Amino acid sequence: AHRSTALFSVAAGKPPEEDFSTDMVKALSSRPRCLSPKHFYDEQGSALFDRICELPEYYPTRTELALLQRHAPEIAEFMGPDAEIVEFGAGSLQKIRLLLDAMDAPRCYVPIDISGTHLSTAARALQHCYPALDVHPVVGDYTGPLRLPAMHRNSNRRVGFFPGSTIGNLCPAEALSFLKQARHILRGGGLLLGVDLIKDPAILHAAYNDSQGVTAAFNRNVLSRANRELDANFDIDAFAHSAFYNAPLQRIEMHLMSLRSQRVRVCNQAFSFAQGETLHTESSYKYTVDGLQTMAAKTGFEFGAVWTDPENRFCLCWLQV
Ligand code: AVI
Repeated sequence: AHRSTALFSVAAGKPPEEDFSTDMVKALSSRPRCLSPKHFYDEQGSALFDRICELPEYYPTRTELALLQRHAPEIAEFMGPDAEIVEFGAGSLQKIRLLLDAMDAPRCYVPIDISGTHLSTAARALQHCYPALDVHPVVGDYTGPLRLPAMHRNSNRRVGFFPGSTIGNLCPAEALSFLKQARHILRGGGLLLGVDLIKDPAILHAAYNDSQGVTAAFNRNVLSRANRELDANFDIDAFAHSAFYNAPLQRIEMHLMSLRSQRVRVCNQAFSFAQGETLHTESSYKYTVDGLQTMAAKTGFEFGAVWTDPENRFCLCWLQV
């Protein structure tokens, strides 16, 4: 039988394009200038992110995939039979395959992502490989209030999957409120969370300053996106990619730095940049296992299990609702 993988939209929140123009104008009007990293992910941005995941310097994806592969049978036990899986920030739907292959009769898979076109292409491909699975893609911003389709009729539990250290792109307060919300919508299950760990800053630095310049292109794409969608006139070459580890705040910061004093037009408004002034485009928080444990405890989750790689670069943990 042919299954439909039509996109379902979360009712809450504005459409992504409108959200982008509001946020960009707000970011450019305030000091310091700071934009949510969710706006990286238009179609081009999602494709650039997929390339980042393949870079030799960007260890998180590879490390997490190895952990998933190695511990899939144990993780599948935590997930339980007949589960409905909700994935937050699902991207290209590669990681979930490792879990699906280890699970006993997964019923339904609900990938949520902000990038609609990218998501529907990936969902169709996944559905093709798993014909018995009900794939139900949801386009939307899962950091806001979330409304999900009703739980699958043959499923008795809903579990979550939040890989890639995407939780690191939320500030600690947002991470807490996300976890609280997730705990509320997961039924009788838990959340498998993938988190990047604090480590030698040189390794972190290289991961966000790759030699091929893909991360720089990913960062600058948010300006190209503004030129495409917001009738903006950013001179992309007049902004440098800047990424560094802010040790006291335990986060990588990405900025776009104006190389000269300049004026730009965005949504029919003029903004000026001084030379050296930046637009802060992303923070990527790094955690310790202890820090995660403390955060989980504050949200009512119970720490079920932790898996890390031999070099302690990345961790997967099971949080029980
Ligand atoms: C999606 N997210 C977890 C990535 C990160 O590492 O914070 C996004 C990214 N930014 C630069 N490189 C990758």
